Amino acid sequence: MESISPKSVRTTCPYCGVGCGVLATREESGAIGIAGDPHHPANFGRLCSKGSALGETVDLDARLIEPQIDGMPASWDAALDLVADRFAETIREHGPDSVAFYVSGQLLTEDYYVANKLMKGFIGSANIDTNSRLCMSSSVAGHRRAFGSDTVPGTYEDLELADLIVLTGSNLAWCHPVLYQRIAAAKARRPHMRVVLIDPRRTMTADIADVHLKIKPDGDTALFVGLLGFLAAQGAVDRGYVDRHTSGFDAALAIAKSHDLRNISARTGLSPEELRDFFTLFTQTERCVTVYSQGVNQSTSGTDKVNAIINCHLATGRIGRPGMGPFSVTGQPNAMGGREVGGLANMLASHMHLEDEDHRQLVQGFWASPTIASKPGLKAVDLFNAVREGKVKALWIMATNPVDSMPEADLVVKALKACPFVVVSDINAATDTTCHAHVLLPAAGWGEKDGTVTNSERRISRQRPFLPLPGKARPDWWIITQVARRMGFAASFAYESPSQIFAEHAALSGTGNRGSRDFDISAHAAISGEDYDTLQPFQWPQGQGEPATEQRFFAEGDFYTQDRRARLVAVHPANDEATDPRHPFVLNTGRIRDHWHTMTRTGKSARLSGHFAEPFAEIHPLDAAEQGLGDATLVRLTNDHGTIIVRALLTDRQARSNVFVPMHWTGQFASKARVDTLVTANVDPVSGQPALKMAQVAVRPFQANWYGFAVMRVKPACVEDYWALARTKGGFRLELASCAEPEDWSAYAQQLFRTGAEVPLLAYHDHRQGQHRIAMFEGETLAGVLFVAREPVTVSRSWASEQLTRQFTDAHQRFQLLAGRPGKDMPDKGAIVCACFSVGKNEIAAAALSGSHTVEAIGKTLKAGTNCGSCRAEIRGIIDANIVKAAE
Ligand SMILES: Nc1nc2c(c(=O)[nH]1)N[C@H]1C(S)=C(S)[C@@H](COP(=O)(O)OP(=O)(O)OC[C@H]3O[C@@H](n4cnc5c(=O)[nH]c(N)nc54)[C@H](O)[C@@H]3O)O[C@H]1N2
Ligand SMILES: Nc1nc2c(c(=O)[nH]1)N[C@H]1C(S)=C(S)[C@@H](COP(=O)(O)OP(=O)(O)OC[C@H]3O[C@@H](n4cnc5c(=O)[nH]c(N)nc54)[C@H](O)[C@@H]3O)O[C@H]1N2
Ligand code: SF4
Ligand SMILES: [Mo]
Repeated sequence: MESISPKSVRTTCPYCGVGCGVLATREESGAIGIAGDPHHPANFGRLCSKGSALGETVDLDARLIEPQIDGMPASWDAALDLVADRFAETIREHGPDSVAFYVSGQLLTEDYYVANKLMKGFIGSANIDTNSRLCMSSSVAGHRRAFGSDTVPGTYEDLELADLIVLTGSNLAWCHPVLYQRIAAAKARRPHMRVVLIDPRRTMTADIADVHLKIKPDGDTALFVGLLGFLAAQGAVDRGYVDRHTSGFDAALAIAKSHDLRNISARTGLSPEELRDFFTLFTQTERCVTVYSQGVNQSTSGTDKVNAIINCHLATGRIGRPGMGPFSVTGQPNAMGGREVGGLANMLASHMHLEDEDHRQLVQGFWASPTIASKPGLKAVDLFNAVREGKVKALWIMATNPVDSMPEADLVVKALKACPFVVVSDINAATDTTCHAHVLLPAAGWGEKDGTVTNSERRISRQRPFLPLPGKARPDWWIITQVARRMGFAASFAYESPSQIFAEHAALSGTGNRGSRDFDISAHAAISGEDYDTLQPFQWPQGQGEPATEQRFFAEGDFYTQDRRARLVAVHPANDEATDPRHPFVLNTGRIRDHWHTMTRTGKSARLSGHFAEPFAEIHPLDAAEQGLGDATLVRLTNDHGTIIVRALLTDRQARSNVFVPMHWTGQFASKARVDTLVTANVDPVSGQPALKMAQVAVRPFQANWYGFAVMRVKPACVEDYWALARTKGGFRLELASCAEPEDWSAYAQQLFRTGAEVPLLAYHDHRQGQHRIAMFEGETLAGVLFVAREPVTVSRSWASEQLTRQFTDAHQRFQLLAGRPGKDMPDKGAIVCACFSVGKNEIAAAALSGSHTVEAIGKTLKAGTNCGSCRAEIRGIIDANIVKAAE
C-alpha cells in the first residue's frame, strides 16, 4: 500500500458521479484538510457541501474495525475460512445459483472486477447484482437498445457548450452540484443559453431554469414522443444522419403521429402552449443536451423514457458533437466502473454481452476459468425474493444497505432473516443491514482505500489513500480475493495490489476488441505499480498505443450494433397508473442536498445534518389543509406495505396529490422513516429497475400526546412513537413525540441524557399545560436539555444546539436556557442553509430585509454561499421571499 505522506494526496470524492478531484491533507494535529483539486477536469477545484465536509466523516466513531462471526469478534482467518467454506458447501449441495453477491456502485473498479470474476467465471453463476440496478439499469438498457452498447456519448464540456440544456428527472443542484455550478457559470458567460427543467416538483434546480415544466409523474415518454412528432412535422429531422446511421425511425414516428398535442397534453399534464413552446425551443436549438437521471430511470417505463429521449437526439443527428447529446448522469462514484466490469446480473465483463457465445468464450479464455455463467442472474428485486423463498441460501452484501434502499424494504428484512448464511462487508458496525449478518467483514473506507473510479463522462480517476487502515479493516478487493483463494482459485486471484487488477481489467478490454466494443482502455494493459500511483485522470476509450483523448461517440454513427446503425425504439407513452382511492397520494422519493443515501457517512457531520435535521414529507399547502395538517405537524404515510411518520413540510414547490419524502432516514436516525418500506417493488420490464418514485399512500396527521425537543452530549437510545436524531456540534439533537407519557420527567431526562442520578438538574414544570423543561449540567457544560409541550415544541433548534458548546458559568445563564429563547447576544439562526459557514435561514432573511438583495451581497455580509456554492439557489429563494415580504 502507498505510504502515507504528510503532504496533500490527490484523490477523488466518494460521493456522486460527478467524480470531483480532491486534495486531502492529513495535518500534524490529525485534522483532515479537504480542498478541490484545481487540476481535476471534472471540477477544476470546486467541491459541493458534501465534498467539502469529507474531513468530518472519516473518524473512527462507529466504524467496523474487526471481523465478526455471529456478533463476536473473530480473526480474519476464521471469518474468511467460514465464508469460503459455507459458499463452497452451498454450491456443492445446491448448485452455483444457490449463492449470490449483492454489490454496489460504491466499490472501486478493482473490487468490482474481482467480485464479478469470482461469481461469473469461477462460481459459474451470474447471481451478482448491484444497487446500480436501482440506479442506472434503465439507462444501461436504453443505451444498449439504441447504441448496441452502454455508451455515454458526451462529455461535461458539452454542458458548457450547449445552447439548450433540458434537465429531466434530475435535481442537479442538489445531486450533481458541481455540474450544476458549471452550467450556472456557463450560463452567466453565455446569457443566451436556455435551461428547461422537467420535474413534477419545483426543485432548487429551477433556480437556473428559464422554464419549469411541472410534468405529471411518468409523463416523460409521452413528452418526448410528442417532441419527435413535432420535430418531424417541422422538418427538423436530419434525414442524412437518420438514413446513414439509424434504423427504426419510421416505426417510432408512426407512434408519435398517432398522438396529437391534446393527447400529449393530457398525458403530461402540461398545457398545449407549454408543450409548443418547449418543442419549438428544442427544434430551433441545435446545440442541445438532454440530461436525465432518477426521475427517468426509476420507473416502470424507465427504459422507454430513455429511448424516447435518445430517439429525439438521433432523429436530429444531435449526438456526439460539441454541445449535443443525451446525457445520463450517474449517481454513485463508480456506477460507470461497475458497468465496465460487468457487475450487473445480465452483463459480462468489459461491456461484453452475457448472451453472446463468442463473448463468453473470450472472457472464459482470458480468465482461464473453469466455467462461465451462461444465463443472466437474478436482478436485485428477484434476487431478494429468491433469498426469501429459500432459493438463494448464501448471500454476500458489499457496500450497500438494502434494508433501507430496496423497495418493499421490510421484505428484505424477512429475506435476510430467512437466509441461512448472510455475509456483509461494510465500513460501519451498525447499519440496518449489518445487524442481519452472520459474518461481518470490516472494509477499508474512503481515505484508506486505493483504486480507480469512473465518473459520468467516462473519466477514470484514482482514489488514493491518505489514512492508515484502521484496526483490522481491509480493502474490499483483498477480502474478495482471500475468499476466492480459499475456495480453491488461488492462482487466478493471486493479485498483490489493485494495480495488478487494473492492468488485467485493461488488458481484457482490448482482447479481441479491434473496434468492436466501445470500452477499451488497453493502453494501460501493462501499467506498472509506479505508473498506477501517478495515473492522471483520463477518459475512455484509450486503446493500445493510443494517447489519452477526450473523445465523443457517434457523431459519425458507427454504433455497436451488428449493422453499426443506431436503433430508434418504437416506444409508446406509458399508461396512467390506476389510482387506488384508499391511497390517493403519489409518493415521490429522492435526495436532499447534504445527505448521502442511508447517512452512514454524512450523518456523522454536524454541518451536513443542520440543513434538514429530520425526515420530512413535502406536501402542497392545499392538500395539507384538506388532510388536517399544519406546518411542522407530524404526518403518517401509510399503504398496504407499511407506515412511516415524518414531519410535514408545506410548500407550493410540491404538486397537488403528490408528496415527496427523502430516502435518507434509516432505523439508526429515526423511529419510523424508512421510506422504502412503502415503495412497491414494481419494476421496469426491460431493465428490472424498480419504480422508486411512484408509490401510492394515504396521508394523515399523527397526533401525539406530547412533543419534545432535546440536545444532549451522549447519543441517546430512544423508544418513542416518533424520534429523529441528528448530529450537532458537541453532541446530538433529538425530536420526540409520543402517545404515552412518562410518569417522572426528571427520571426520563436522566435516562435520555445518560447521566447518573447524582447529576443535579434544573427543571420547570407546568403539569396543567403539559410543559416541561429540564436541563442537566456537568460542571460548566450542558449534559442535555429537554423541552416538552402538548404541541410541537417551538424552541429554536440551532440556538439550543449551540448550547452544547458553551460554558454555563452563572445561574442566570442556566435559567435563560430553560426559558428556551435565545438571549440578545444569541440570535436564532434558523435551519442551516450554508453548511460551509453555518449560516442559518433567519440570518439570511434578516440580511435580505436590511438591503442585501443579491446572493453576492449576502456573501459579502455573511460569507454564506462563498465557499462551495451549493446553497446559492436556496439563498436566492430566501432573498426573493423576504423582498416580497418587505414589499407587502
Ligand atoms: N445530495 C446527494 N446527491 C446525490 C446522492 C445523494 O444521496 N445525495 N446520490 C447520488 C445518486 S446514487 C444518484 S442515483 C443521483 C440521483 O440524482 P437525481 O436523479 O437528480 O435525484 P433524485 O432526487 O433521486 O430524483 C430527481 C428528481 O426526479 C423527480 N421525478 C420524480 N418522478 C418524476 C417523473 O416521473 N418525471 C420526471 N421528469 N421527474 C421525476 C423528482 O421530483 C426529483 O426531483 O444523485 C447522486 N447525488
Ligand atoms: N425510495 C428510494 N429508494 C432508493 C432510491 C430512491 O431514489 N428512492 N435510490 C436508489 C439508488 S439510485 C441508490 S444508488 C441506492 C443507494 O442505496 P445504498 O447503496 O443502500 O446506500 P448507501 O448508504 O450508499 O450504502 C452504502 C453502504 O456501504 C458502506 N460503505 C461505504 N464505503 C464502503 C466501502 O468502501 N466498502 C464497503 N464494503 N462498504 C462501504 C456504507 O457504510 C453503507 O452501509 O438507493 C436506492 N434506493
Ligand atoms: S459534486 Fe459534490 S458530491 Fe459530487 S463528486 Fe463533486 S464534491 Fe463530491
Ligand atoms: Mo444511485
